Amino acid sequence: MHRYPGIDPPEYVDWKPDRRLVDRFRKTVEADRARRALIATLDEDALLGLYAGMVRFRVHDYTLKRWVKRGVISKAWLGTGEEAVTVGSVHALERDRDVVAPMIRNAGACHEMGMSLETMFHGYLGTDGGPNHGVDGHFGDLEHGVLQPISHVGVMVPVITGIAHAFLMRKEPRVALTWIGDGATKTAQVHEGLNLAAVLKAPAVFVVQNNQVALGTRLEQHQVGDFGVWPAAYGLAGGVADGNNVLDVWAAVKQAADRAREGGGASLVRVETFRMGGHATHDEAEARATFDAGLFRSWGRRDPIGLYEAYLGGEGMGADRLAAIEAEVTADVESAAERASEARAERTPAGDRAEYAGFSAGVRQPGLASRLGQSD
Ligand SMILES: Cc1ncc(C[n+]2csc(CCOP(=O)(O)OP(=O)(O)O)c2C)c(N)n1
Ligand SMILES: [Mg+2]
Repeated sequence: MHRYPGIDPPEYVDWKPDRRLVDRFRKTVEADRARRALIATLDEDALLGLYAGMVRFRVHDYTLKRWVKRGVISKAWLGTGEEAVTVGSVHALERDRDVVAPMIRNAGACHEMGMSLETMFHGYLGTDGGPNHGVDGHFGDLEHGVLQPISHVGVMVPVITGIAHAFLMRKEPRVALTWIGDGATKTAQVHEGLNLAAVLKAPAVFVVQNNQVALGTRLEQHQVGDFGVWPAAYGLAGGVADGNNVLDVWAAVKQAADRAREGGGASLVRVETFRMGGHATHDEAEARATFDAGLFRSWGRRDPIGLYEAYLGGEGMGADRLAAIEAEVTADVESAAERASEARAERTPAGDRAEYAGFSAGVRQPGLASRLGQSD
């Protein structure tokens, strides 16, 4: 895909596929028999859908970063380099009935679950065209199965357990999923929620998104033990995936979601990836000081989108087709951003009523009750 100096991480600007890493990508896809069989069920539309989803997420992030550079918004939390984790997970679900709780790095879950990009951009601009009428930068929409997060990391784990338990009690074949950052795994609520999910055999999927850092704290500064033993410690099914390989993530989450839907209970799937920028746009330089430059170089060669392009090329999906998808997705994202910015002036709630117009007036998430199968 196109690369943009000053917007992309420097390692991505002149990105070229490294033959050894492309081979490794394919070997990962073929290594495990059960996963290979699942991946073989993906037709061209599904394979290209994963590509389009990752490109959509990346271009959405480009837009936010440009807005920050122009002073339109003050900062943005990006998922650059981690797109495969979110897009692979969401595409492994039944998007018309399952529920997800995205965290900071999972904004792509909103558009991949079906929320409109224009609504999302209204959300970043804080206008009343956004999902929560400009009251809070965290947003979701249960019409599309996306829970609105709250700021405290880790707390969506018991919430997702509760939702999954409700599905189980109602005998609905539905799954609830959330991502847990490596840092968030150190919060108490995560442990309560995981244990409860195991005890209840809740149809939940927990994806530990290990991007090796929590804000400015590296993994080895907040963890001594090995994530590998966690599922067994809770009595959960486990799984590990290469977080920069969208097909491996897809297959690992699909296995976990199928198991949950069939009554096999919850899974803890760990995906290994790397945060290619700062915690947000304001601390990119500090993030680079936090890690050895070699880590950015080596993970930078593993751009999940670039590697997948090379893989698809080997499957006969040529560069022209991928470029056409990129052009279409880019046009969609850019026009959504433009419509949201044009409407900004008239849709910004007046200061004296902004709070009241939203939360204080009891604005409820549209569709909450219907999505969860209750009457309003
Ligand atoms: C309970 C709690 N403590 C601290 C914070 C401040 N905070 C926001 S994001 C973040 C880092 C989270 O790291 P991680 O879970 O690894 O996710 P990542 O940002 O790497 O995707 C912190 C400490 C918070 N939101 N909630
Ligand atoms: Mg992290």
